[in-house]
Parts: sequence; structure tokens; C-alpha cells
Amino acid sequence: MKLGIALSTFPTRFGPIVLSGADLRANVELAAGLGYQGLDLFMDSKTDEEIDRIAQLLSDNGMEVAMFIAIFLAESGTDLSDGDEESRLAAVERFKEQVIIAGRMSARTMPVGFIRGNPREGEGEKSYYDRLARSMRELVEFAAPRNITLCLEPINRYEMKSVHRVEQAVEFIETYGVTGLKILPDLFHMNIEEVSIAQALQAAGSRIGHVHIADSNRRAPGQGHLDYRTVLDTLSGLGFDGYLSIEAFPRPSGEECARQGAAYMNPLLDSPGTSR
Ligand code: LER
Ligand code: MN
Repeated sequence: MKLGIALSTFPTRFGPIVLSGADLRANVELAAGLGYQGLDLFMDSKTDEEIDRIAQLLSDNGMEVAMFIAIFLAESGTDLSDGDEESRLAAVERFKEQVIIAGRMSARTMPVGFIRGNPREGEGEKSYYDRLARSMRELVEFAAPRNITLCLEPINRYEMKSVHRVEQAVEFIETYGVTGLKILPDLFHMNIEEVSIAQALQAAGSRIGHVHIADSNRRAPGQGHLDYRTVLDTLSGLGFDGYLSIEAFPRPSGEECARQGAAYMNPLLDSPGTSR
């Protein structure tokens, strides 16, 4: 397993991003110096030149893009389950443009979080999931030859109206046969929604494509009361060899949060029995 950290290239409204701010180079160097191997890169719309410059900066620092997060799409209303068919298809096309950029940056994964949208007011679940499945089938197929794995992220009830628990993500994938779609368990959401974090991870099994980590209070791992030893033992038992990326509030500061997370996670990941 590898350790990653959330880093934004622009001032997004989304709070739990550890490293952000104008000095991208300083942030990338800090993360690399602390032993992080990859970034969950929160992106806005960038020119080809800017993308090449960021890719070069990452490669100079031996950093890979663990997850490419085009959060600006959801923030500007792009919705993969849009009830208006023309808008849904336009959303799929906009997502594809970002898959191409993620491919150019050799990113491993992309999330399907806020961008999956919500059921319409008063709508039953079935028609909502039918629309989402149509988008996901097309996008998984588009992403596969570009070596991008799409990961459905269960998100807690206060932020989203669909797929709150891992079990629901598994059910969606199996019901619609979208087998190339993986799951992104996020410990913060799991701590709110799951009966047992370990059992939920086991239920996802080989479908886990990426993991978001934070402590119970969404601060750096080690700053709350989650049982990380059990989480790591469970993931090791499943043979998971992808990224655990810290998506936490930048408290007391981004730099301190990055330091706390590395100081807590690196020894755990290096301990006997944990596959790194
Ligand atoms: C939303 O709270 C979340 O966890 C993010 O990963 C969404 O992209
Ligand atoms: Mn997350």
C-alpha cells in the first residue's frame, strides 16, 4: 500500500484538502519530503501548457497522481445522473475530457463522488440509478484503455442522497454489471454510515480501487479515535496494494496536518504484516 495526500491546484470550496494555496511547487516538495508517494490532485480547468508544467513538477519530485479529481465539474453543476437526457450526455462528454487529461498525467484513478448527482425531488431510486448506470458504463469503457480506474465513492447522508454505504456501491456495480467500476471507501464517511468499517471493507474486497483516509474528526490519521491497525490489517488481508490518501481538514495548518499524517501512517505502513 502507498501513502497519498490531497492537494489542490486551485481554491476549491471543498474543505478537507490538506495542501492548497498558490505555491504548488512548495506543496509538492513538502509532500515528497515527508514520504508521500502520490497525490490526490484536485484540479480545475487548465490549459495544455499548465497541465504539462504540473506533470513535469510531479515527475521531478517522484510523485504520481494517485487520483485525479475534477471537482470543478461537480462544483459547476455537471451531473452524471442529470434527469435531462441532453444535459446528462453533455456531462458524460465533459467527464471524458477530464479522463483524457488524467490519462496524460498517468493518473491511476478518478472518483465518482459528488458528480454522480442526486435523485430528483420525489424520484424513486430506480430511475436515478438507471441513468447513473448508463453514464458509468460509457465512462468506464472510455477510461479503461487510458489506464484510468473509476471509483464510486460512498458519501455520508449529509452530503449526498445516494450510495452512502459500501454495500450500496457493491449492489450498484453488481445490479448493472458495471464490473470495471471500483469502489473508493473513505474512512470519514464510513465512520458515520457503516456498522463496522472492517466488515464493510471486506464486503468491497477486490473491488477497492483507492481509499481516502482521515481520522474520526476528519483531521489527520492519529488525531481522532479510528482504529487504523484494524483498517490496515483488513486491507492487507484483502491484498489491497493501491493508495491510502489523506483527505483531511488542513488543521492546525495544512503543513502540520501533512506532517502529522505522515508521522502516524508511515510507521504503520512499514510495520510487519502490512504490505507496502
Ligand atoms: C466528499 O466528502 C469526499 O469525500 C470527496 O472525496 C469527494 O470527491
Ligand atoms: Mn473522500
